[in-house]
Amino acid sequence: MALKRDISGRAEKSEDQKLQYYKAGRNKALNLGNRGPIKFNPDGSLAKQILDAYSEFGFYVFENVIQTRELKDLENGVASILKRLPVSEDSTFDNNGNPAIGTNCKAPTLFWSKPLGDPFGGTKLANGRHPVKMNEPQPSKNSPEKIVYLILGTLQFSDEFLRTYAHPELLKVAEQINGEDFVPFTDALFIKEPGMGASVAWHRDGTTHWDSPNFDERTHGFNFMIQLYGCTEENGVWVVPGTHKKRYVDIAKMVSDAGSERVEDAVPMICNPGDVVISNRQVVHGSFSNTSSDWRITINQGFHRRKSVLGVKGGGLHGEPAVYDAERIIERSKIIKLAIEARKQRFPEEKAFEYKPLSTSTEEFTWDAAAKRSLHDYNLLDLSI
Ligand SMILES: O=C(O)CCC(=O)C(=O)O
Repeated sequence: MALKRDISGRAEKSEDQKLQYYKAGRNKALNLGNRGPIKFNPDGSLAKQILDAYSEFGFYVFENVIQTRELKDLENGVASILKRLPVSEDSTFDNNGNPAIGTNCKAPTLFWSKPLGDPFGGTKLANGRHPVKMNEPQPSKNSPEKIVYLILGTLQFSDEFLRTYAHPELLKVAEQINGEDFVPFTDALFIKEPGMGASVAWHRDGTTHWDSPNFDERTHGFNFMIQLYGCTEENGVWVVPGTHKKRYVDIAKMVSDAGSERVEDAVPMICNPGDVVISNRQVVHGSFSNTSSDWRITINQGFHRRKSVLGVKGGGLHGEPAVYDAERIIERSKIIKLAIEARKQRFPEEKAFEYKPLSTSTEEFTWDAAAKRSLHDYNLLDLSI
């Protein structure tokens, strides 16, 4: 009996500490000064305050970027993807008996986890870049054995996602951060279902350039993280601000110094529906399993500087390992033009973004059924650094 009391007392203390950590992190996040609408100067450059804050913290919350109509489209896109997932990890059919998405792809596409699990933490997967396993709470008894919590190569599965990939303001930001010749990286969907969504253990994303003499704070690119329902301290991504500038960090030590997965100095991304975070891939980040009652759906779109990938041997984490030459880069970049064409059909009144590396191309880009078919396995060409 005494032992039982002792253990439940500790559990309460730990729950208390977690809530305090969440509250302090949220307050700190909301006061960092790295949130607001996308703002450009009259000459088209990104507002200095945004550039400065992005540089200081490694992430910036662009508020209210995706408007209601487009958000609704994205919600439909997500619902359609979820409906077409295989019923189990070893099935190739969805709930309606139709061929499921992702199961005939060569590229890595569907990532499974036990509910509230942490499939990468403390393993050698993904170059061992997630050194410490997160806490894995017990899911409720009626949970499925495994869930899909992450999907790559998403633009082939959703016209809605493809259209948002050509959001003109976001592409203008990409151009400002990575230069006119910016290139794609990869595209992902993180599904954090309440009571099920898996953890993503603390990590940094880059794999190739940490020792490079040319390393700088933008070397490994960034992700746009589009928030369908917003995100909170309980279900959102947490970031250790400033770590994107460091060549070396010891994540295992950060966790052991904290005495738990709640690493010091971290802050959560706090967003409303339609907000988009730009997050430096070099920043230490991670997310806890979603024990909250709120969904988090994040649509990631990653971009690189061309000079970070040209002539570089890619790590093979996303696409196939290869030395990325100009031909491969331009081939992978063509999806930006297709996305722009797809977007024009839905938002004809909008001023479309002009993607400079392909603006003089003689190739015709048309968004139609054949173009859609051509996207199958497009992410085999991901520029994975
Ligand atoms: O959305 C998440 O929970 C994790 C995101 C992440 O780790 C990434 O984009 O690299």
